[in-house]
Parts: sequence; C-alpha cells; structure tokens
Amino acid sequence: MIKYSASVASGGTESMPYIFKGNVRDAVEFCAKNGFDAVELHLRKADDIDRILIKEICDKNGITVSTIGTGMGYTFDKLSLTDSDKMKRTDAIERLKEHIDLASFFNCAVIIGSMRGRLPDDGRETAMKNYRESLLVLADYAEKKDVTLLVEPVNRYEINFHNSSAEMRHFLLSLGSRKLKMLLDTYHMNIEEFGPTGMYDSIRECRDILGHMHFADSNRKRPGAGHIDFAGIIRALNEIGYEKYIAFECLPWPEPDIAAVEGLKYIKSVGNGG
Ligand code: LER
Ligand code: MN
Repeated sequence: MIKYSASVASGGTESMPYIFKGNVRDAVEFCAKNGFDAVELHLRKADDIDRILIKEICDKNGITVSTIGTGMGYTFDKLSLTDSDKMKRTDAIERLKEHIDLASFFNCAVIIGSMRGRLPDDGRETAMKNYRESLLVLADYAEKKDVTLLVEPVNRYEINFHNSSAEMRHFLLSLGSRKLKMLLDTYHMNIEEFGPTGMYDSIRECRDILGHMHFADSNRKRPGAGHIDFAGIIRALNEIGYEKYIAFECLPWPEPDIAAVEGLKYIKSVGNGG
C-alpha cells in the first residue's frame, strides 16, 4: 500500500513549498484527522522541535513521521556538501548527522535536496569530489544509525548538477551504499525528465533505487491544480510495486488546510481510476 504524507515545516517563507509552516503540533493533529498516514517534517535544525512531544502526538493520533526535510539548512544557513570551505562543509555534515539522529528516533528517512549545494563555475571537479566524499561520510553514519538517505534530483533553476533522475541514479549507484536512495519530486521531474513518457519511464527506470516521492503539480500547487498527469504517475508507481510514501510537498495554496485535504482527495480519486 502506498502511504500518504504531508509537509509540515517548523518555519519558512511564503514561497517555500511546505503545506504547513510554524505550528508543527497542530499540523500533525490536522493531518492525522484528515486521512494522512504520516507527516514530513521540514526543519532548519533537528532541535527545532520537541521530539518527545511530537512523537507522543503522533502516537496518540495514529500517524508517523515519514521523512525529515533538510533544505532550510541551505536556504537560511547556506550549508552545503559542495562548499569549497572545509569548515562550512563540516558544519553541513554535522547538521545532517543531527537530522540522521532525529530520523533514527522517529524511525524515518532523511532528505538531501537543497543541501547538496551548487557547483561553482571554477572548480566544478573539486566541488564534485567534496560532494562525493561528504555523501560517503553521511552514508556511513546513516548505515550505523540504520537510516535511509533520500537524495533528490532538483531542477536546473535551483541546482546546477544531477537534475535528472538518470544522472542521479547513475551517480548514486556509483557510490555503492545501500543506505542511499533516490527521491523523485514530480515538480522537478516535469521540468527535467525527457520525452513524452519521460516521467513514467523515469519511475520505471529508477525502481531499484526509488525510496520516496514528492507530489506537487506543474505550478508547485497541490496535485490537481496544475497540468501533471497524476493518473499516469500513480499507474507507473503501481506498476513497479511502489509501497512507500508519497509526500505532498507543495505550496499552501489557497491555504494550508485546503491544499492538504483537496490534494489528497484528488490523488485518491485519480489513483482509483476516477
Ligand atoms: C526539496 O524537496 C525540493 O524539492 C527543493 O526544490 C527545495 O525547494
Ligand atoms: Mn522535493
């Protein structure tokens, strides 16, 4: 069975694609009462939340934490695994290790998207080497903590390397860690995947490494508010026997409650062939 998760952030600006921002506790309760199996917690730092309290609320309401999103560490603190400054790279690794510890507590996975960073015009090779080494350090740590790391291809307007699923798959397999999986985000796929059946083919081609999905429509609003063919996406996921989480990582449009409820309703209706 596919499980559904909603993005809940400890903070963030208006343009960030998280449905709920600010009050994590209330958002978790809302998601549980409105048909979600889980929440995806987007945190700047692991101690943004009181983990004991949030776990208690999750248990009481019959909901889990699917994933920890880490992008605010880049957006607000400019921490990245490609940074040319060793000290800053070390800070980025430490920040992600704290997220891995938190994920171990919640028995969930950690996302590495924006914190990959960017490659500079000069010194792309060195930055790639730094990135690769940093990711291997984290994979090693994740292995010890039994936590999966979900690395995300992100579109070219946000990040300047590993934008497509094929590039990311090739790279991750070359690292050879069973704790490194891929996260596919329909918003980025809509920009980067190739050909008329590109998005569906990518899902099929990544079946061996696919660990998580983000759902947002072409305009980053909730599924159903843009023009991505989610019936086709769900069909491809069913075809590969995907039984992990789909997290709604989309704008809180027109407001958080409606985005969550209507997005989930839409996906369940197209998933049933409606
Ligand atoms: C993070 O999951 C993501 O999709 C990036 O575009 C961050 O905004
Ligand atoms: Mn995403």
